[in-house]
Amino acid sequence: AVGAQGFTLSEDEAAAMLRERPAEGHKGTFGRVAVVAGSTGMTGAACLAAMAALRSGAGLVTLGIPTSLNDILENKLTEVMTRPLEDHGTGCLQEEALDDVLDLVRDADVLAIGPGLGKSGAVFEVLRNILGRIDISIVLDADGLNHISRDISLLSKHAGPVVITPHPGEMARLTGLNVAQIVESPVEVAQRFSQETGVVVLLKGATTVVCHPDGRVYFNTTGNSGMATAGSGDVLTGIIAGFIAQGYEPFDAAVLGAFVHGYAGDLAADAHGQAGMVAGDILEAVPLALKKMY
Ligand code: NPW
Ligand code: AMP
Ligand code: MG
Repeated sequence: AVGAQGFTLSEDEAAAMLRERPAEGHKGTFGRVAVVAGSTGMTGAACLAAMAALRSGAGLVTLGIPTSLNDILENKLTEVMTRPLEDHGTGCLQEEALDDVLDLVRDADVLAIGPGLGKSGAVFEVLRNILGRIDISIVLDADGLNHISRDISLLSKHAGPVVITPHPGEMARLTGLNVAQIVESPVEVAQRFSQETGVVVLLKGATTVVCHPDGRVYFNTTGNSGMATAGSGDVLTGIIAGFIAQGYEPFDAAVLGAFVHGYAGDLAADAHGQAGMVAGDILEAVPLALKKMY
């Protein structure tokens, strides 16, 4: 539906965006996702993002994780493959992880990076070098965004498409505005940032705004305040990456991803109630949301 400032998807419109899954398809057909996420204390963010990529239909997902945490993640995850990244025993990526990450993304269709990575300066160095050296689509979230706030010109330097998924706190760091200014004028802020940097901006909130640098704006209204819970955004990151791996244009993947994420949140609230639902319930509901839409 068209509104004064942009589009909102109805369930039928969102369903019409879903791509057919070829009956002869194999794992490769549905795409390969690389996720770089997690550090000591935040392995959950990595699991949620990686599993969400699989739950949204991607064929293969590999999670790059600080080496010290690899055994824990191998234990927590079954379908997701893991790849240890250099951390010198710290539980947080070190600069020398760059080569490991480059190796990890070599045969990936999309890289989702940021959830739970932590604030160490070495992570910034890895990110800075990756954005200059690869050309696959990148979904950048959470601590990945916090690091990029130091130099947002890096966003424009990436040779491939970039989708960023800030919440208002992250958007504040990226723009230098305060949270109140962002919440007051989300469309203007997201649109300006998208046009200035050339990346797709998905600004999260009760109403999520998705902006394309060409001026297109979508609003997402699926979802509920039960989704204001730890790890909810990490699930969204994985969903968007999963869609990009399956061949959706990055902007469409963001718009559809926000819709499916909110729809799954609504199904999770039906099952568990808004108060007690957790991000894992949203993740679990993603396939049900897709099943209803297909
Ligand atoms: P306040 O103070 O709450 O009002 P951070 P994070 C503001 C990982 N996680 N509207 C907020 O405001 C993530 O992936 C790991 C307005 C505060 O100032 C990240 O890597 C988990 N303001 C890392 O933790 C589960 C809003 O932003 C600031 C807003 C840190 O991520 C949890 C907080 O932002 C988590 O996902 C809104 N809608 N939303 C795990 N299990 O491993 C946020 N703010 O400091 O970036 O903290 O979002 O928790
Ligand atoms: P994050 O802060 O990164 O964990 O992301 C939170 C996710 O939950 C975003 O996708 C938000 O759009 C969603 N969310 C948070 N609060 C609400 C709300 N009140 N209504 C709908 N969605 C919400
Ligand atoms: Mg988040």
